[in-house]
Amino acid sequence: FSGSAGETKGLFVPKAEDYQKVYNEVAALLQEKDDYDDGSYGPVLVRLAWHASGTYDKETGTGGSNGATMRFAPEGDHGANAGLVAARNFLEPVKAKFPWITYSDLWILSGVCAIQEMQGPTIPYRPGRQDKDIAACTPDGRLPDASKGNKHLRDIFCRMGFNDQEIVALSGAHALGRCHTDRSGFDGPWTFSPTVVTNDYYKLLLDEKWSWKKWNGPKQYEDKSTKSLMMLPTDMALISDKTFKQWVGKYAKDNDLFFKDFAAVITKLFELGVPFDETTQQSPITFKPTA
Ligand code: ZEM
Repeated sequence: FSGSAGETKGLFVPKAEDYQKVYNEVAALLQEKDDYDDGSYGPVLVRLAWHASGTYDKETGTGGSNGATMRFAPEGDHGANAGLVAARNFLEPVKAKFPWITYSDLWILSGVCAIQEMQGPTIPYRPGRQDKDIAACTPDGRLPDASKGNKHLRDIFCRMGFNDQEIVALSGAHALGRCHTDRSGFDGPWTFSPTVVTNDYYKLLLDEKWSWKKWNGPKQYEDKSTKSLMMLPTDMALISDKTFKQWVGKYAKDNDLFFKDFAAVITKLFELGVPFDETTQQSPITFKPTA
């Protein structure tokens, strides 16, 4: 046989320390490749993990992070996934170094790593995802459309099994990263610190004055004072809807509450549709941050 180290006849059973090694490798690459975008691949790794998970449909049990079907053309080419090839390519050397990990576990582990390395909360991680083939690709249209409003947000996120509070907590991820005209068509970051996990997204939503950006691109908002930040129509829906807005207010005031709720809801997101072997009572791994 020709297994690489650790893959002897497929009998290698990785332990927590092996997953920590993968974590450390992703963290090292994040440090090393700091000339990307705002200085980090972290945000786009979080987006990859979210788009792998956010296809979940609770009625049919299809989609979700178990499968990594975005590797294949129909799903990889969905408009919502434009640009995520940068994140997938970033992870190829990690997959080559640790061939025993599935793509589906690696993508989620990397999302966890990115959040922790960007000073976010600790996210408990459970491995066990299996890669599926092209037949498991989800239909286009399962991920949210940024041009829409509160009803659309509830439709999409209720299909995954989330409530209003969870929708608002998840949206705090937009403290990270930016929009790219060559990907979604939108432009700009949501916050002044797009490579650090903070509750600034909520603060800015409430504290800034937002008006329509005058440009030829898709409809988006800009802040009146600096015109350097942006909000999507779906972001603004979180303050035009009374129920959503109450949660925006709580998270704007209390970063600890945001960290606690964000960790819980992102763990739920990352585990949607993953058939963990409940009989083994597998306890989640807590990765040690390197930063
Ligand atoms: Zn996003 N997101 N997202 N999001 N997102 C973008 C970027 C990022 C929506 C959306 O349309 C967009 C969640 C929810 C929602 C991240 C994480 C999470 C972009 C810009 C758009 C258009 C893409 C581009 O041009 O590169 C909509 C409508 C959402 C509904 C609420 C949730 C939930 C997330 C994680 C938990 C992140 C980290 C980015 C930044 C990516 C980057 O490359 O910088």
